[in-house]
Amino acid sequence: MVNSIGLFAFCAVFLFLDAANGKTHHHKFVVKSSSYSRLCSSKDILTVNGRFPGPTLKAHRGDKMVIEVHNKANFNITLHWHGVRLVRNPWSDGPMYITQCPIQPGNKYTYRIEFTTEEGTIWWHAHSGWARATVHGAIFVYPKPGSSYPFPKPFAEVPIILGEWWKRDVMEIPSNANLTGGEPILSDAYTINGEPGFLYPCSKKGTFNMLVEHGKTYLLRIISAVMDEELFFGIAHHKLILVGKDGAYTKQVETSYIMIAPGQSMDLLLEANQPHGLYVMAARAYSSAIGAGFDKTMTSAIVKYHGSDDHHHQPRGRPAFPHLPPYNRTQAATDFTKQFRSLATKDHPTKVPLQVDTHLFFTISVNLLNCSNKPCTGPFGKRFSASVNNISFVMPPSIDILRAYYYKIPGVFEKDFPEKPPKEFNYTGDDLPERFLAPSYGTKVMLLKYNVSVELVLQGTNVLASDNHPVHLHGYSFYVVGSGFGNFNPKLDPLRYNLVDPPEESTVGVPKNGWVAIRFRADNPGVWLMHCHIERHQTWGMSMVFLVQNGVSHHSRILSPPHDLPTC
Ligand SMILES: *[C@@H]1O[C@H](CO)[C@@H](O)[C@H](O)[C@H]1NC(C)=O
Ligand SMILES: *[C@@H]1O[C@H](CO)[C@@H](O)[C@H](O)[C@H]1NC(C)=O
Ligand SMILES: *[C@@H]1O[C@H](CO)[C@@H](O)[C@H](O)[C@H]1NC(C)=O
Ligand SMILES: *[C@@H]1O[C@H](CO)[C@@H](O)[C@H](O)[C@H]1NC(C)=O
Ligand SMILES: *[C@@H]1O[C@H](CO)[C@@H](O)[C@H](O)[C@H]1NC(C)=O
Ligand SMILES: *[C@@H]1O[C@H](CO)[C@@H](O)[C@H](O)[C@H]1NC(C)=O
Ligand SMILES: *[C@@H]1O[C@H](CO)[C@@H](O)[C@H](O)[C@H]1NC(C)=O
Ligand SMILES: [Cu+2]
Repeated sequence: MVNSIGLFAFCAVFLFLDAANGKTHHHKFVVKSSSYSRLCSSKDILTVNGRFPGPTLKAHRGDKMVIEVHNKANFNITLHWHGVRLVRNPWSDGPMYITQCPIQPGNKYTYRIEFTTEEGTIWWHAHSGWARATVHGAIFVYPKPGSSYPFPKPFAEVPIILGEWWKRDVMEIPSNANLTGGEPILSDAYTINGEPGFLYPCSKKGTFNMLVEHGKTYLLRIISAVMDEELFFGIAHHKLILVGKDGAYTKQVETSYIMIAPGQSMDLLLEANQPHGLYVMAARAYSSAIGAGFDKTMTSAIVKYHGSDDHHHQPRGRPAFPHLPPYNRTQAATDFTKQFRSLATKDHPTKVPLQVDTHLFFTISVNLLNCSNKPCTGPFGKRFSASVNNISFVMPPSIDILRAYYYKIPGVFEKDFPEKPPKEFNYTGDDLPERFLAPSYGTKVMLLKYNVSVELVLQGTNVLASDNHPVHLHGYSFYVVGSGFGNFNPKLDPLRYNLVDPPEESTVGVPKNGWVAIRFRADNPGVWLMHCHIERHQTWGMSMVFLVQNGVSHHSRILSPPHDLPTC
């Protein structure tokens, strides 16, 4: 009797959820080569539908999207829906050789995504080679119909996509760098909505202009599609109010600049409350690694008040520039990021796990390898590498991990990714022994039982050089319960965790020579990549994979593979 009542209640909930389901949006994405002219020269880049940045997708929370991707380019391609949880559906997640074989030239594949808990700004990008440099775009997820933003409705919403531009062919960068073992070549410009801005040669005409009306408030949906650098960003004479990050709302933070890492997105309110005129919006690097080269240029755009008399693309005289912190000011980066808090309200509750079933401790390091024959061009004549728990991730060469798991194909990956690094040492020490430099290799996954609560401490190291690493987890968002500089102290640091209103994120910056602690419940079965979103670090192996096992009920198992799943 009790059972049947329980079952009846269960079904009723399901019918109700079904009735509340949103719209399904259909999109066609054609990936192809298109000619673009920047910095005084033209070249072919990969685009979606001929556009750079690519199309903006818009939906309400609860909606679904069906995106048919046609590959009309000469490269293998996959697309990733960054910040979308893809509940039970790793088949649509995208990372090449992790959850799918690439869509080969001439072929197509249909991604099916659903916005369940995401709300705010997220994005999509290629997840194959370095194609994401130009193959990316914004996703706006509005509140469910009938509900509203947890802040006054803005007058207008503006995507601000930060990017990075190379005069050379981006698709050749990783293989060229791998030939020498040294740093991938530096970019020639950063971009705002695809445009370098008036400080670069031949770029004045294209400079992005944002026209504003005095007295109105705008929602800037900022995305960092940059490949290799964190950026400071600001607008002259204007305050910005952070209201969201990575597709989750935050408590309001008023600031004069932001620090945004590759992979992150932020929702910022901009009040057009200054005297009529032109104001520069600008971004440049925050680069914390000592000795690493970086692109020191500045990208800019113009905020122009409606009715200002200057109708030219370029401001006359010297317009006001924002005051951005110096390139190496780690304190400025931390001062901003440490302010993030989730809303923790009735409408937007915080569901941080209070009990932890599984404690994980991962070191993330930049490493060096000996070169076999001729010297490499990395430090000390060695080759760059990178690792998580001292294991440099090796991509399976010809089949994806998800398919190997689903069809029980042996020999593709190992299930023994360790819960902690092989040895304990002073991770952030100044003079670490040379024998620590070389990592080991493997295609190892960490198994997680369905629905366990996980605490993961990500510990930056000083093995070759310390740096800020933006770590992105696929298939989940997580709560950032603590962070600090130096080595994580398992006795003292947890006492200072924020378990009340920790921010909910999907790409978290692990501070230079510091640590972050994140918590999540492993309630999304599948194969989920976690990696540094600085492209060169990922290329060097700063990745690992979680394999979250199925639960017992039908609704806690991964879906069956779609019929059009690409094969290798
Ligand atoms: C990079 O070069 C190393 C050493 O020559 C080689 O073993 C490895 O397969 C190369 N990796 C890629 C992705 O080309
Ligand atoms: C940043 O760079 C400046 C100039 O090169 C240097 O004087 C300063 O010590 C550096 N600060 C940090 C925190 O590394
Ligand atoms: C790498 O080269 C160094 C110096 O030549 C040598 O001492 C070390 O044993 C080598 N390491 C490996 C793993 O081969
Ligand atoms: C680790 O190294 C740092 C920097 O050299 C030093 O300040 C700290 O005292 C060391 N910690 C331990 C536990 O040795
Ligand atoms: C990483 O693994 C390699 C190979 O086993 C070893 O030589 C090295 O000392 C390890 N490094 C650390 C920091 O554990
Ligand atoms: C997952 O675990 C939580 C906490 O124990 C529990 O409340 C929830 O019902 C579980 N979910 C499933 C689907 O088993
Ligand atoms: C494209 O992917 C297929 C299937 O994995 C592979 O055989 C082929 O070598 C790839 N092509 C390139 C240029 O990487
Ligand atoms: Cu990194």
